[in-house]
Amino acid sequence: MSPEPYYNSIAFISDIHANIEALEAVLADIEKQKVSAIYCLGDLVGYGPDPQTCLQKIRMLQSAGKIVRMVPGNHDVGIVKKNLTIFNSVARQANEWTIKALQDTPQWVILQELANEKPVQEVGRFILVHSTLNPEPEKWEYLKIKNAAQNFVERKIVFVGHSHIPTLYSKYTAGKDWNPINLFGNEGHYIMPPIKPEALAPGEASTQYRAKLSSFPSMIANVGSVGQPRDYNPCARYLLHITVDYNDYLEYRQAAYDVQKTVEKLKNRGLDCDKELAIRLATGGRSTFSDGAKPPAWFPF
Ligand SMILES: [Mn+2]
Repeated sequence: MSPEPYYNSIAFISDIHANIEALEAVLADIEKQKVSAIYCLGDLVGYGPDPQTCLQKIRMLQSAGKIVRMVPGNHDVGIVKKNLTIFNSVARQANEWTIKALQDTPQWVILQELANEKPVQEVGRFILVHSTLNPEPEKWEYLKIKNAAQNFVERKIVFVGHSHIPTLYSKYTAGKDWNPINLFGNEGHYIMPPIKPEALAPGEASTQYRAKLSSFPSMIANVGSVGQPRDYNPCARYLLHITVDYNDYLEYRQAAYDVQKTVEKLKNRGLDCDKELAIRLATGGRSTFSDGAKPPAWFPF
């Protein structure tokens, strides 16, 4: 008699950026994946038009025991401290609006509590941090090939967000037998391949990439962004850690959502930055339509 297989999966979500349509699409897909817990890597708000509903949703998931870990992001902290000097003009303008929209609401307290969570959290062999393991968290460095080496921790997987680009980093480069994933270039990193945006209809989701892990991987995984993807794939993104019997996998998921609906909300908000933010959502991270993408027929600006 063969025993029933053991199965467990954990979802990692990050950079929601007040995009409730994207968040709901990801949560609907997570619901289907038999996830035992959700870990959130920060930047719940900033940029997007729905900070209150996103914070309410997150708090509900915490109260229900579904989101079990949270680390703060630079937008969460900057908004709570009302210190927007680190942001570029687009982010600053949207975040000034976010402060005004939130500060007299019950959701402001939720954001304050998140901003005061520990910025680096360790759970078993997982480490969660929004940007990098730089001991000065307020620097909010971007994890790139050049500083990846300082962010590997032996036999741990470091999960990050912040750049909004789903990327896996391996400590070992191609050609070494140890590397079980065998897809990394000489610099030891791998950015998820983009898909055609029309490949999925709103409400649909799919696996973007699945990697089998060795027993004790030393890896860094950028989980990608739920609410403002920047690798030219407009789908909302997140990452699953899956255990099946003795094997572990990392699976990148992409969930299509009604981008038009979010973009219409930006149009109605009417800030100077909203056209650029709308182009980012429609293209998966471009700042203008001039560099290789056309506005969709519905684009309202
Ligand atoms: Mn972010």
